[in-house]
Amino acid sequence: MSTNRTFTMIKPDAVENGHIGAILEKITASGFKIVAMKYTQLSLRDAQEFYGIHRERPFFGELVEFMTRGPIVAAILEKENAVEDFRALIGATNPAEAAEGTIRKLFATDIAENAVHGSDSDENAAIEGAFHFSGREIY
Ligand code: DGI
Repeated sequence: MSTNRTFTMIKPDAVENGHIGAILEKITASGFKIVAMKYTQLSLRDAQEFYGIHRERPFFGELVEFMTRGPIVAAILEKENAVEDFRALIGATNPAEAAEGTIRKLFATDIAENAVHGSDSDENAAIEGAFHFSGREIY
């Protein structure tokens, strides 16, 4: 995956709360092009692998339980400077600290259920995109 791409998930809380449309609207209005997208649900094993870096953190169990409790939207997004610009668009991990107008400020519940994921580096964007999509699912 080239470095002008990032990976996102609309998390189970935002799906449950009916925010898929509004979040996708904000993403595309901010200049991101959707190059891959699917509606899916993470298995326990998927979530443990995806968030493997947090395995030792005290909230790991809670995180895995949350991320598997319902469907998500997974997508690969394309834009110049995609990773950094998307992190700015979603805002801080804790919505209480997120800037006005950011997706987490608008749609997140709390630090645990924070509406969206955004890759934190080009390397992770490539790994995370490949975790969810095969080459022929990316357009
Ligand atoms: O890259 P981010 O998603 O902004 O944040 P991160 O990589 O530090 O953490 C990954 C996810 O783990 C985050 O989106 C929500 C969850 N998380 C982070 N800190 C906490 C947390 N969940 C709980 N329950 N408590 C936390 O302190």
